[in-house]
Amino acid sequence: MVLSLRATGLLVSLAASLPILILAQEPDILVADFEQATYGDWTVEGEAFGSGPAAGTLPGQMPVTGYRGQRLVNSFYGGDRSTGSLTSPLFVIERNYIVFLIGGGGFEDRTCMQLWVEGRPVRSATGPNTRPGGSEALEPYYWDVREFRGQKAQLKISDQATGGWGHINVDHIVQTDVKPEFPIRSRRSKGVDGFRFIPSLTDRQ
Ligand SMILES: [Ca+2]
Repeated sequence: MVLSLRATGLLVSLAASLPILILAQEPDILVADFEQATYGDWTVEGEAFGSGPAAGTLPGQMPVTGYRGQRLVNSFYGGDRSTGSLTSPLFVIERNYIVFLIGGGGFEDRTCMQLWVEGRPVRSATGPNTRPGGSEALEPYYWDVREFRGQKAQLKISDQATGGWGHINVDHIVQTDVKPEFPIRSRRSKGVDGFRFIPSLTDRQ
C-alpha cells in the first residue's frame, strides 16, 4: 500500500512536470530567411538594400560567404557609399533567443541590426570589419531575449556608413528556445597593440 502511494505520487509529479518539458521543446520560429526576390512586408528605405535580398555577392564586393540558401540582406547595393535601412514588421517575441547570421561593417549604430522593443533599441549587433582587409563572411550570433518574451518587437537593419566597410550583411533570423552552443563571436577592434579581440555583444539595458 505504501509503495502504491509512492508510485502514484511519482506519476503525479511526472505529470505536473510534463507541460514544462513540452514548453521547452517548442519548435523554432523562422523570422526571415530572405529567400524571396523582394523584402515582402519589411520596409526598405534608401538605396543601400536595393529592391530585394541579394543573390550573394554584389558587383565590386569581395566574395560573400556564410549565408543560407540563395539570398541574403546585403547593403552593398551601390557600393559602400550608399545608405538605407530595412525594418521588419512587428512580431511577438515567443522564444528565449534570437539567432541570426551577420557580417560586413563593424560600426556601432551605423552598420548594425538592432532589436527594438517599446520604441527603443534593446539589442544591437554589427559585422566584424572596421579596417581595410577583413572578410565578407557572415557568422552566427544570438541575443538572449528572455526578458522580452510576450512583447512586440521590430528588427531594424541599418546602413548609415559611407566609407570602407560601409555595409551590413544579415541572413536567417530565427527565434528558438535552444540556447546556441557556438561561442559569441568576437569583433576585431583597434587596441593599443594593434588588433585585439573584444566581445561584440552590445546589449543595451
Ligand atoms: Ca537566405
